Amino acid sequence: MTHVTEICAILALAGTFSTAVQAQDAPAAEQPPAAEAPAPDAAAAGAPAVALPQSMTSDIADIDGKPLGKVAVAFTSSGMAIVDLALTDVPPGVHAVHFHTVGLCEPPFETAKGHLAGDMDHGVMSENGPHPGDMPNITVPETGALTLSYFVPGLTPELMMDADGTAFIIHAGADDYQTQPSGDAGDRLACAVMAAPY
Ligand SMILES: [Cu+2]
Ligand SMILES: [Zn+2]
Repeated sequence: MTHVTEICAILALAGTFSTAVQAQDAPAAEQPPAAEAPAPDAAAAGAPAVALPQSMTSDIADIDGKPLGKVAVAFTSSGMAIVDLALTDVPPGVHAVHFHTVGLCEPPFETAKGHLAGDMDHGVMSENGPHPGDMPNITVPETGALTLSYFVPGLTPELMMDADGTAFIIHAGADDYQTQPSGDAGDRLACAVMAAPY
């Protein structure tokens, strides 16, 4: 019994101690800079009233509605976005992939309009390029399956969540990284709505 009592006493002390530590931490953990910072930034950027996401994921489908995998975007504190592709059943070969400026995927996907462009020109080989929606070509093997990640500069949640939304597109051909306005990449094979228009 004595032993049990001792344990209870120790636990009680431990509980008191951690409560005291939390109480002391609370004033030190005040974060006026963090609480104030986002509001002016968001206002200056003309951001939508909705909270901006830290990541977004969408299903990719071809013009017949067949699922071809997933695309995910994560926004990092460095300002670079991480784009993850997990593709299945994509026709083998070299394909351009881009983010397009309208979040509408009605076959043959011309509804997605041009590239998510900001005020830049198309392609890494252009003096005023690339678009925030530009990414390197993918090379799909005979299996049709491909998993890869890109770091993409300039691709922000503000751009992707603007009023007309954003779509992800896989093209039939390769991007030449230079031809305006979209790299001469050919037809649109597949599409994913990253953010719908609002
Ligand atoms: Cu495209
Ligand atoms: Zn482009």
